[in-house]
Amino acid sequence: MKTRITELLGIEYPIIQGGMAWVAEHSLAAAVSEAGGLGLIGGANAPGEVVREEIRKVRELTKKPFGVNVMLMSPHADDVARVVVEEGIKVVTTGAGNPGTYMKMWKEAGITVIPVVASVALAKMMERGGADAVIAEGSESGGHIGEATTMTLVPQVVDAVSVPVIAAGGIGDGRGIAAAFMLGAEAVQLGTRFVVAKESIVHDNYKKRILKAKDIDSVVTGRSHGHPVRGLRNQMTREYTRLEAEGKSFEELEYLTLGALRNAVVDGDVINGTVMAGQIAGMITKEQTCREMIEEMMAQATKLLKI
Ligand code: TUI
Repeated sequence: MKTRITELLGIEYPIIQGGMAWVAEHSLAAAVSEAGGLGLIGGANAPGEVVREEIRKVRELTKKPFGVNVMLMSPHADDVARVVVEEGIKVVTTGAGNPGTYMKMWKEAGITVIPVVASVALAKMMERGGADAVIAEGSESGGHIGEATTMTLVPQVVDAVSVPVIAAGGIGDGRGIAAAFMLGAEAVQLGTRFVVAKESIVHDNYKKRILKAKDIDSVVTGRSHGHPVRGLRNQMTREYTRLEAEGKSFEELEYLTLGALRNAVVDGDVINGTVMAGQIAGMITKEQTCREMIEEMMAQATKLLKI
């Protein structure tokens, strides 16, 4: 399937892997790229040198295109932004902020820049600033989210910009891909489904929690502080929600979440850790290789779209 995104990125299928914190490391990114999608290293809160090592490890595993996601709320964002240039990275996606300050440096380095946007206003601003495409991410997504849903955000962003739009949030199979294309998207970005991939290094407890999740098992915490984060309901989210309702400050709640994602992903503490996942977790029921996932989804999507 050819779109402006597959052409721009030099990939076989219009599928991009989300730059998930602690999850999007070299084995997952290389597996997605090897399978014909675009794998991403998630910079998350990691120092620049850790991201550099991850980039080099991907290069040992694949010659195919891959990218790096720069998480703009990270204290190391400046370092990671510089490392991607030094390492000759071709594609950068950004999340959780406005990448304006890095745009000139990245464009001068010949990098294809694709910011995640959660609103039409930011999409337009990014296009004006030189973005090559945008990822319109709806609030069905796991992790840090915006307000608008994928169904409403994608067509509005498609109407507002001329650069190609990638849809994200709530997409987990070929039906979701076909639906996103109907809304005008030219590629999709998937996170939650790739978390349970065979090549994904997340703890088995985390994968099992996603595989057994039901449709309404995710909750959003942190809305009252302007830092909404979606994850699967557990002891931690219950405690967070209770303290949030009591009016505890963001700083007071931070101690609950600090390191909590790492505890869930690396140590498998899915009771007191943060199990970030999107609303589509309820539909994800099997662990497969990235290749199996991508080929199954593309077969389903092309059949539905009658391509
Ligand atoms: O970034 C994400 N998802 C993430 S980042 C992350 S790490 C983290 N963990 C805990 C708290 C905070 C971060 C976990 N998941 N997705 C991309 C995304 N970007 N979603 C929404 C946005 C976004 C929202 C508002 C981008 C820009 C924006 O406004 C920028 C501005 O300054 O106007």
